[in-house]
Amino acid sequence: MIVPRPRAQAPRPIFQVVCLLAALWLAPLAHAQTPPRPNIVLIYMDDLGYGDTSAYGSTTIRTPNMDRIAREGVRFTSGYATSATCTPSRFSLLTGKYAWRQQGTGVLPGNASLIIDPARPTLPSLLQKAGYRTGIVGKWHLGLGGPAGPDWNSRITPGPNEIGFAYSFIMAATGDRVPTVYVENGRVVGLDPTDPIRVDYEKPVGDWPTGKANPELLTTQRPSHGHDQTIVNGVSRIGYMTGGKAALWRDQDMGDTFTRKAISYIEQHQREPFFLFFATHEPHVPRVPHERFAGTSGMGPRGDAILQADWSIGQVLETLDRLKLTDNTLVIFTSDNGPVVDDGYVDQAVEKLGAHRPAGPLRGGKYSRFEAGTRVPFVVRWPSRMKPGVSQALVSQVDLLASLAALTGQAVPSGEAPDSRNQLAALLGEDATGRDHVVEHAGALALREGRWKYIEPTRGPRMSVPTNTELANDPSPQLYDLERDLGETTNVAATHPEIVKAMADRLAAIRR
Ligand code: NG6
Ligand code: CA
Repeated sequence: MIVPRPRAQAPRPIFQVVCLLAALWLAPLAHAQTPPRPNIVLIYMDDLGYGDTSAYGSTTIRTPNMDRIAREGVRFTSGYATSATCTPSRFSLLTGKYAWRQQGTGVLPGNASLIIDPARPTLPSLLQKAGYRTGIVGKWHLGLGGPAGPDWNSRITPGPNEIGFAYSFIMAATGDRVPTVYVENGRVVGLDPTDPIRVDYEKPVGDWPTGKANPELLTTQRPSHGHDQTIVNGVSRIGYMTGGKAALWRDQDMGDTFTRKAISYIEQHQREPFFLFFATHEPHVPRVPHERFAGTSGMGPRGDAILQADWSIGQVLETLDRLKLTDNTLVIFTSDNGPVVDDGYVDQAVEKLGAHRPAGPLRGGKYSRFEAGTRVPFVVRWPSRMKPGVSQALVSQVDLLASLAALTGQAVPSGEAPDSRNQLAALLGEDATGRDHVVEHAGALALREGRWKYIEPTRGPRMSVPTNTELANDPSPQLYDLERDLGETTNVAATHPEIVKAMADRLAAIRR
């Protein structure tokens, strides 16, 4: 016979003590399950090459602040941007989707419409969901406004604020494209409403002089190729503009302006987890560093611009130190594409290069499918969590979305961010392998898989003559053994047809 137990019985004191001890014992576990929320500062350089820092072994330039991040963090020798130009690399970084999957993601004019759909998850929107304050300071170059493009004279939307950045202080496109004004949270900074801005990339607007018609007015820098339209601040640009006189930037002050904004952003949000996308302009053209940096590198404005960026980065690192945020801030330092020396202005970059090798040991550069197009400096620092070192893991900027989502406990909706993988362990220096492959993009595609690099056959010029860059276009397939031949000097496709076939098939599958 079963004796029913009395239903509610007052717990015995011993039972209470056991429960209390269990709760105390389990408490740290429950705590461990809430994701860590380090601040995240993504420092994104524009056109900085694999060989442009002493952190990566250059002896011809000294970049102590970039070196500091590398010394205190993990320096990746196989870190990649997705593409060899700006817009597609930034698109992939923010959306987790290779830009070549979407039409219209090439280098954009300064009056292009926004190319990221505000309805889809992005790196900043996922971090926002995780409770982060998100901000961007610096270069945007992903278009602004709806299908009609931006209206510079009212609130410009959609833009960074609509795809996940709660705060934005940007230049719309590049330093060499009009309009040459800053945009803060969708408003042109310092715009006088009685002097509206008009921009056109097809035909002249207004009566401002152009580099083509008035070369005598190019008092700051003149073009070597292209860049002969509206003159602002003694530099002719791509595109025509008029109006907005009070809002025009002075190129020499851009580094200081972005640095100041980055510092005040960190100061304002020091008590909450924040994400700062600090997208510097340097060393993109026009290279017009502040007067105090002019002449400091001995390499002309390109080297001076790199030193100016190094200073900016130093200011950001010091701000983290001063606010005692260094230990729990994840700093990622990388570049949107590889280096170019003459990118369209007469700035002595070629003449004063000397022994400096912007691409280090790599072949090609910006615009190229050789390694220097997309293999870039890539360093991650998080003192309270990571052991410093050097990693050969294959890592790509396209993975930052899924990896940082994983770090902060966010799920990426399935089908979104199709190319982004959680590579957190590699990025934190805990997994020495990383990806098994990465796609490299400059017009056409290439595939790196372990030691092998396959460049799909393409017609098209072998050289970009004005920039003096080898593009890697060839009507025959190319295969390089990067372990033996990092400089891609010897095409071994003919002796390894089976590897060529397997990699071509794999690339076709990835493309689908
Ligand atoms: C090119 C520009 C180059 C640079 C590049 C974009 C000319 C002749 N060249 O068309 O100067 O602006 O576009 O660079 O106009 S990126 O880093 O933003 O992709
Ligand atoms: Ca760039």
